[in-house]
Amino acid sequence: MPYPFKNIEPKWQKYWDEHKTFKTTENADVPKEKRRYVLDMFPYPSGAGLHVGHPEGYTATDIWCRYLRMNGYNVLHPMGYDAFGLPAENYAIKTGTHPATTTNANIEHFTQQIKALGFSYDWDREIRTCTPDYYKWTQWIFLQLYKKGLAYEAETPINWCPSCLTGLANEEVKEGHCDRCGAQVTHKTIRQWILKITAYAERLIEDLDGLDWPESVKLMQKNWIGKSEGAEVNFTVADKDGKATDTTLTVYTTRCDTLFGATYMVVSPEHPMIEKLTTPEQADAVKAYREQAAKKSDLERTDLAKDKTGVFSGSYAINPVNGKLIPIWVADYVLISYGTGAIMAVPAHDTRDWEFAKKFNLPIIEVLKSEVDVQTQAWTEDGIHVNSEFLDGLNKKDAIAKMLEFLAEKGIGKKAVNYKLRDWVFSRQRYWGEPIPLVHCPDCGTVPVPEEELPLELPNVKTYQPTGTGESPLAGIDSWVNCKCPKCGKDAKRETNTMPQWAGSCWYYLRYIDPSNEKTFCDKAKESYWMPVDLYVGGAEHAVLHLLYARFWHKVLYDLGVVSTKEPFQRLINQGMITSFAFQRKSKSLVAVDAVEERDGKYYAKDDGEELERVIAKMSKSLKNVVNPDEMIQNYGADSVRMYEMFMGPLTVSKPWNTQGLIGINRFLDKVWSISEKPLTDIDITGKIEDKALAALRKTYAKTVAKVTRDTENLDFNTAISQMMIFINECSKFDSLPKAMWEGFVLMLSPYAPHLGEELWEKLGHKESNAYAKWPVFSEEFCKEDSKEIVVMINGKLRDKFSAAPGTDDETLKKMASETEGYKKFTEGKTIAKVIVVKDKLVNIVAK
Ligand code: ANZ
Ligand code: ZN
Repeated sequence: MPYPFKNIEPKWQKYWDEHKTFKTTENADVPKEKRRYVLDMFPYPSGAGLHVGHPEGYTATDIWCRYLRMNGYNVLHPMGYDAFGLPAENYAIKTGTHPATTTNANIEHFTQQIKALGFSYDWDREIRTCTPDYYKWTQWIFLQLYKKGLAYEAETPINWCPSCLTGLANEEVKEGHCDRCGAQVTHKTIRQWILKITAYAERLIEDLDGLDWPESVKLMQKNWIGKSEGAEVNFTVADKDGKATDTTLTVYTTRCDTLFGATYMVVSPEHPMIEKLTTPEQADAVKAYREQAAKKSDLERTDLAKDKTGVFSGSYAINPVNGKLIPIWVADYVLISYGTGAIMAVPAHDTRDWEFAKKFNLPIIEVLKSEVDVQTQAWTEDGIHVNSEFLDGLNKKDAIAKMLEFLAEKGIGKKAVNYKLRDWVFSRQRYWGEPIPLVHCPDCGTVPVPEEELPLELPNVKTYQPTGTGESPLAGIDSWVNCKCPKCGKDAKRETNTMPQWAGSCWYYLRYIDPSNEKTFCDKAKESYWMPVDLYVGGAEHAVLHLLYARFWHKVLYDLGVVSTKEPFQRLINQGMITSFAFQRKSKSLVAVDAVEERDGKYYAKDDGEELERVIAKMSKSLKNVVNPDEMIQNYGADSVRMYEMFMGPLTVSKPWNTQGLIGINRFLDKVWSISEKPLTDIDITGKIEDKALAALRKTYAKTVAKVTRDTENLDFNTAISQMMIFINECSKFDSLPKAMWEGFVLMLSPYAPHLGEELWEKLGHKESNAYAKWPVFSEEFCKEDSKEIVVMINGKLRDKFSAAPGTDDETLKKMASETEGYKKFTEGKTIAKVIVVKDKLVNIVAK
């Protein structure tokens, strides 16, 4: 009998809404260990609506929250929208529609879709990052960063997307291309607001240790921050006669042990000392080279595969360990943004240096015993030092230590640490973002907008087109730009850059705690009531960007004393990607689903009839294999969609969508519904049960309670569902069921299929929602097997059976087997050659 999801689902959604079933308060009677903050990564409300990937994580956290509530926890489980962003602005450029209009319409659609899935959010806490009462506090946090000296202005070459006409953060550049539109990223030097995330580099690494996060994510963050431990070494620059001058050139090296092998030096084309180092004879060549290098991206410059280029500066430096003169070159494989922007080159033991040395005929000196000939390739592994005087005979580690001592003694070098992490380019030359609350005064310089004047609201503009000059569309609104200096009252101008989309999501989890507070971004008592977030679930694509930025802001707030924890998200889980099927040609190219026909279980391309292979692929518009969650909810119900997504496999693995599986779950729920029509008995399920079948059902029930509890606790939802299926299959064999058992099952089902769960609960005669009903417990005693059936095999044939207590030891089982009739009959007159026992299952006898 199909279960009436079309009636049930809206009914309970309305009930939850009207009764505010999931409203959460800071109840002081609940001790800290009984509070949980469970957070979903909030969606960007794109025009495409909800994707089936959204309900995956959202269902997982929802089951967890519902389970926690039934176990007496006070649970904070909010939802909101990451609502500033480029798509709405790009749409505005095309159509003239205000981004707020588009965004609000999208949010309405998202909300309706999310509500249709029956998630237990406290909707009173909903936030939208684009509303002034929210971004007021984003601006406030920015001002705190500014006042702490963590926001600074600089004319820097930034990554510039020539198509989006905006600056990009390093994190938004993927392999030299804009992460949003795919255009090749170039450089542009403009005035920027930059956040000093590098000041937190060390803590951002260190504090990862205390977090319950996937190791892979921690590693990605560590690699992104890229801590490098080495030394700075000063080289004295020589005059044209080879005599020491007062000028020193400092390099950063992780291999100061190779100093005896340094045969030349390289400075980056942007190095501030270049003019000083360049001799008149080399001036033209150096100038031309620098102009050429300026046109290349960092990626092109550091690409190992690219041919090395460079030019001699005309100067020499003195290698401090042996007094030898080594030439100073200018080359773009050395970046100005890392270390000191200058290196000592050791071609024998560094691949890039080796390639450069070969190309420009520079000497290669081996200083670590190599297993290759360093004239034909660099040796970059460890080894015993040679040609290195006081380092000879030492390995790399010991030689580094010794060299550091030597450099310190001579006062020409010291330990140094560098990070790959760059400061965060925080300004965007776009309209649809938080205005940066600063004023430029000709007399006072940069002046913050007074906090009591926040929010500094976005004005209406006529055109959303970026100016392309590096200024935002806000720059065109004179009435907004022109203002009075908050300090001296003279005419001044507003900052016209806006914040990047990451800003709002850096702290939204704090605003959920106190969403309508007008006095502060989040009340301190409430903050310490809930923080840190106990579980944060979302896609792996945020492993670096969002999670690093949010941790950075959180640490700044911690240092300001306004939040109580060092880290925002204690436990993190990345949900696996939900993939789909696609079809592949021999040439490996993919064919869209609608260009394929199926015959006898095989797949063929409609156009040329080539046989295709069915493969797993990402969902994409072009492959026409995107699953629409609305359609699925419409056809099979929200409970089926929720449960199917949990049944597909473990939460963290990637898994392909298969509607057949969803139909299977829908049938399972039908079965549950039809069982709920059976009469219920008031048999005491904790007492003695004579009926053998019923006793067996009780055992299955006991196992189900134990397994569903354990698996739900561990977020192993797929196996919990399997166990519920086993139980339901057993139940279907009975004409009536003990009420106590059925109630227990309904409660366990409820976090997974909450609409059906509530309906069945009501059917059981309860007047209130089961959201806070007590999670079932059942004595594990009843799980115990009374006896196992042991099979007696003789020469490969089944000859008898007997019963034994579970776990009976091998010797006893052998003895018991030998006492059976079958054994006696079939081994008579034979010798026992071998006996093999499989515990709880069989005794296998070889008789000759
Ligand atoms: C000498 C040397 C010998 C080096 C050797 C390596 C191997 P990580 O580990 O990534 O920090 N380097 C330093 N500054 C640079 C810059 N601005 N642009 C390009 N390369 C730079 O790498 C540190 C090493 O990268 C440094 O150690 C330096 O080369 C180079 F057998 O110094 B090494
Ligand atoms: Zn002023």
